Amino acid sequence: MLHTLQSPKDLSQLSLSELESLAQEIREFLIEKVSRTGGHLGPNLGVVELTLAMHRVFDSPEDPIVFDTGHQSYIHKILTGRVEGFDQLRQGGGLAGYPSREESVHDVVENSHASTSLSWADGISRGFSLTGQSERCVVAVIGDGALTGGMAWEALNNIAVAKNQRLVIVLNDNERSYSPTIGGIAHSLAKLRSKDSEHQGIFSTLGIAYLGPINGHDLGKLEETLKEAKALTHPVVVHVVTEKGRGHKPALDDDAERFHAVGIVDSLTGKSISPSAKTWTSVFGKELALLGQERQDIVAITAAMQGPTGLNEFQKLFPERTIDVGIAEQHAVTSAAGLSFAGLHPVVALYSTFLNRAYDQLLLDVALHKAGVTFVLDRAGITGDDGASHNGVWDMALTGIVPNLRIAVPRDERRLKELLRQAICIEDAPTVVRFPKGALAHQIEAIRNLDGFDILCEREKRSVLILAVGPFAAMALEIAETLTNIPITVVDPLWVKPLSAQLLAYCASFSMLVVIEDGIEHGGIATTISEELRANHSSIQIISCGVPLKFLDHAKRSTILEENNLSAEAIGSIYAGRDATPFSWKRFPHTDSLTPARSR
Ligand SMILES: Cc1ncc(C[n+]2csc(CCOP(=O)(O)OP(=O)(O)O)c2C)c(N)n1
Repeated sequence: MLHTLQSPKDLSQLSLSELESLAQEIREFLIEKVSRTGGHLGPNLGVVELTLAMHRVFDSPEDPIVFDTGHQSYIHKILTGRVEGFDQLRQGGGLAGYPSREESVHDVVENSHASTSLSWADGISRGFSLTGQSERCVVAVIGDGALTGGMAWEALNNIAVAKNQRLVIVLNDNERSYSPTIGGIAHSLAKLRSKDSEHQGIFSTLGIAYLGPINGHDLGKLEETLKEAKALTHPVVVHVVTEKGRGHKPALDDDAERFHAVGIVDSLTGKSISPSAKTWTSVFGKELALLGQERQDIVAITAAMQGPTGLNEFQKLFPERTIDVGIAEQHAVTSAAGLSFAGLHPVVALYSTFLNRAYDQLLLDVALHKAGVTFVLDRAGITGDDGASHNGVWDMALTGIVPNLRIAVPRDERRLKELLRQAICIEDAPTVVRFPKGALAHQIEAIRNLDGFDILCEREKRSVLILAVGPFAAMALEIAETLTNIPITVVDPLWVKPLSAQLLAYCASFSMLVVIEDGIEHGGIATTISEELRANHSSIQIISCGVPLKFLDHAKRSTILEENNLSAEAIGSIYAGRDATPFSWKRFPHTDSLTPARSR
């Protein structure tokens, strides 16, 4: 039946028992396909009946459906004509792992950052009402995890007084984010689930209509309640209780995360196909646990991602010093400033992309107050398969303009440990330690350390210098070893902010500087060095090899790097006189031409 579905309208002909067997077929399909590509298996297995019911009751795309975060939209994709794309899920050129406007008119929001759906839906439904499209209904599907984010409550505050807005908030309550959802909101939802008659419930207290709780796997009940909600001319919350990982034993047995996100796994056992290797995350996690033993003042903070950010070991040893704030990066960062004020040293462990959320808090609560807080940014740089909004390519440019803040970028395991240790000793300024997704780079020892930066390869003649940020050290050395006819020296700055006067002076003693960095070129490390050197009248030519300023389609990290000329071959071709196409690197002007203007 699955492969015959072209549009949600095809569902209208089906009987309840046909829908139930379709649900079963969808689960089997998801388990088989997602096990092969990797993806968000557990969340999608939980919303099969819910998505079927939504598409039968609402008329997408006339009635837009906004998925919060968007990781649970696979069934929606299947029902809107994309079933054949699942062999290529999250692969370059294939189906995106999140909603994608390019793929379908049924997809509305593709940002993948949590807790935005209620604001989107409020805006759309208000817009419909203001433009005389009051027959159109807007649906927001938000998880109990996403409901812990501050944005959701800013939206609810407005939705509570919204008039003439046809807005249905489907609360998909599976009691979990990755791990069980924490905090007062989770407690309140638990009371609603238990139908505690004493408990009025948070939504009713706010003055928002509430229907439920209902069993999210009972198709009949789901349809009946969603129809009731659709008929209303004001906002309503429909509280749907679902089971994450439903119908797949390995997922249900995974107490930690219910298969929130899987890599490539065996579809029967759910076990990983590739042997588990040491990762940047695991090295960080172990080192932080050691540091926690050495220092009683270290506190670890996670925004609902304890496992993925490597904090499990620390949490086991120091539960009282581990804080899960929910999907609340802004709160995480400002409360870290408070913890620092109280004499502790917080380590805020985030994926790089999610720090974007808390920029103002980082700038004004942490840095302005000279708080000693260490930010550990995992998945920094290009992450690839999760698409544009998951890439961690903005952190160096964003944090580069924060006064006081320092940034370390380790090139390998040993440097990660060392730089983390240095970072947590800084008590009067924020520090950032960033590392990428995936395999740990192999260990590269320095020939010597000169005033704080490492020289990895050195030629007598000071001609070309490659400044490799973090794990790009290996690529820089490969270039130097391949192009034996060109004297290439390679340095690893270790700390990229601030850039020491010694490092800048060293750079200025070469005739060409190539900077390789895993972040956007604009406002990146090459730009900063260029500004500094230009101010010092250096005539060095600077070539910036970084990520171009555009949103990058999903694909493997390695493919995206190659496509953007961040490969040894492409960078090497600069010297060989061959231009790689498209030739994306930016050559900064020779400073000679600027000197007269400056001296006027
Ligand atoms: C701002 C932000 N922080 C962190 C994440 C990472 N993240 C993705 S899904 C998720 C848990 C979502 O839980 P919930 O909304 O309950 O959905 P479920 O997976 O349980 O269906 C988290 C923390 C994110 N997408 N956005």
